[in-house]
Amino acid sequence: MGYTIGQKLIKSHLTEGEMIPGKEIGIKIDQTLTQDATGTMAYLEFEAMGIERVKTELSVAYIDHNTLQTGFENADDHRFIQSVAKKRGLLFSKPGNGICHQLHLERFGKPGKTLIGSDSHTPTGGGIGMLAIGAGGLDVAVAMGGGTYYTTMPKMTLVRLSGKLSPWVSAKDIILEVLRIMSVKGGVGKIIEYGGEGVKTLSVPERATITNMGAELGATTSVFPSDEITRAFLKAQGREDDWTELSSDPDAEYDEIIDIDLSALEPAAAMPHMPDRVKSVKDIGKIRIDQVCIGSCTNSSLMDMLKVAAILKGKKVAPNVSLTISPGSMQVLNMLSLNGALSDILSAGARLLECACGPCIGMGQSPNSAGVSLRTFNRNFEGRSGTADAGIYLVSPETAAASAITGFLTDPRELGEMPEITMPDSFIINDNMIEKPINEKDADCVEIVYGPNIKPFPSSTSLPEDIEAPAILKVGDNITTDHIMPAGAKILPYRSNIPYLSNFCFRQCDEHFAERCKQAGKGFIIGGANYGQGSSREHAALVPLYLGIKAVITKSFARIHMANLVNAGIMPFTFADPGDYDRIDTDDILALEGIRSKIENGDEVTLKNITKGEEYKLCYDYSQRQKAMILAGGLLNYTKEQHN
Ligand code: MIC
Ligand code: SF4
Repeated sequence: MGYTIGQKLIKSHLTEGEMIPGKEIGIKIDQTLTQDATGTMAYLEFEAMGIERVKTELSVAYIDHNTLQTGFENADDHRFIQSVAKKRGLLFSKPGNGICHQLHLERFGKPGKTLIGSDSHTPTGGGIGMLAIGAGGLDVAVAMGGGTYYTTMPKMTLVRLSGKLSPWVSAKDIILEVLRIMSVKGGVGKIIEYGGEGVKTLSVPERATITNMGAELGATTSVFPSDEITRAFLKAQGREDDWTELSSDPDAEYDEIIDIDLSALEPAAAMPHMPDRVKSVKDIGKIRIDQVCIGSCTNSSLMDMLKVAAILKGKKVAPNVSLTISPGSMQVLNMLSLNGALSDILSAGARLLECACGPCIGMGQSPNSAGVSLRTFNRNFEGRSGTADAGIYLVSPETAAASAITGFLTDPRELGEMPEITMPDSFIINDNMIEKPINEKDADCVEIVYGPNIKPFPSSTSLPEDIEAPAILKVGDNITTDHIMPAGAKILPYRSNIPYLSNFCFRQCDEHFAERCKQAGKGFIIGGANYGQGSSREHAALVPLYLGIKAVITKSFARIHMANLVNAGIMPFTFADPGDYDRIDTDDILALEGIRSKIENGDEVTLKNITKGEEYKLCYDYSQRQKAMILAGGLLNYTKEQHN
């Protein structure tokens, strides 16, 4: 039997386990990336491991999330990361240089290589045929130290593309269609591979838009073949030598095949507040809008920006609309300015923002009260924009630019003929904002700079035999890490200060969550399906750990969050009978008796509801390694035990 692209990439990096879907595998990691919002914690963890230099082929520390610097916190954290990078052998991308995923694709990604990043949109690299996976900071720290990355062997899904996109329809509309078909939990435990004749019609930035937003499917990753189009992209980036061909075998077998005819697609939008609430723009109708934001790691490439500039050229942004543009990288901005496209954007009345995540993570540009905002981003979770009652629609750059002109959600096809854009044969290469590390022999001279914002991360104790605690919070389906640990301009600067962050945990679901946890001293969380979807932020596990959460019991979990819970030493369980979810109420006193021995021996676990006098069967499917981590109280304790 032949192999899929995903299987080939795994096979060539497999260090442990068998490639049987659902079983734990260990893979060797060639490259890592971090961004600053998860990076401070990841580097604190790396430092705690006591490793002198990174052992990967390439590790890059990007600064792109926390760039507002409204107080000393962010700047201090940037200095900390910069000093670690210099001493430990990483490249450091300065704030303003651009968004990690866009930059990594442009400058460092290589077909055939593995990449893990402390950001859920790391699969952007799948656009050039990498096995690129989002992970928690601790997993990235371990990989930087040369350690194996463990995950569950995914199933393989083929999205077979035929035909060609019609004018005004773009890559964003393809991934929105995949989301409409599969939903935000449809990709869990799967690699989504793109194939079929339609692949040849898509450039690398378009492919990267699709693999980027595959994160919203909950997929392990998404991947495209590496072909002549990939080669041309790398050549234009002055990196043709980094190219290798990669395709699936003709007799490769997939667990699932989804057919999409590109010619049948129309401009689409994801409606508030989930990326899979997808409808055609035509069917949603002409709603009045207040804001349009173009950028984010999904749609900020030069190609996207050139299209936007061509649509805006000679036009004016509607009076009721605030249009913001955040180019994905300094390279994109530089090229836009050199060829005059930037002037077309500015003349139309756009507000130019820094090359960074910006409004995507609520760092500024929160919409007005009950405002309607169209964004080319990947997530429209409630409250993520910073305005609780705003309605965020996710759209393509074409739909965004057309709507900015009319002031209403607009099907761009109404603008008539689509303007042509020409992509350059080569990009401006200027790595001035990337700092190299110091030589290993001089590394002792570099001091790691810890600012006052950096507080120690919470420690966990080994698993006790019995746990009795209240169901401190009960939540529904599709709870995101933005619910668990919100981000945004007011909170994001405190990513290295868990005690402070804890005050904001679950605020959107229960204003008094943190206080109640502190009063109870310990607790359980009861969740619905796809609990913890979205970001890779391990803070969504570390903060509950700090607040005394012992176990999270749900109908199902999102992949990265579940791994982060185990890393933190919090037990994830699912209900054997999902109907038992309905039997538990907030504040019920629950007990896990003899839990340590049961986990150790792999015995059945039951949850006692002392308040109601009932018992529920729970499921867990921990690997040997995960069991050991849970018993030790998390990955750091486990690693320490191993070394003693
Ligand atoms: C996001 O898009 O939610 C983030 C912010 O990039 C996160 C990482 C974080 O929380 O720092 C992600 O996607 O992993
Ligand atoms: Fe940044 Fe938004 Fe991309 Fe997350 S999704 S990496 S916040 S641009």
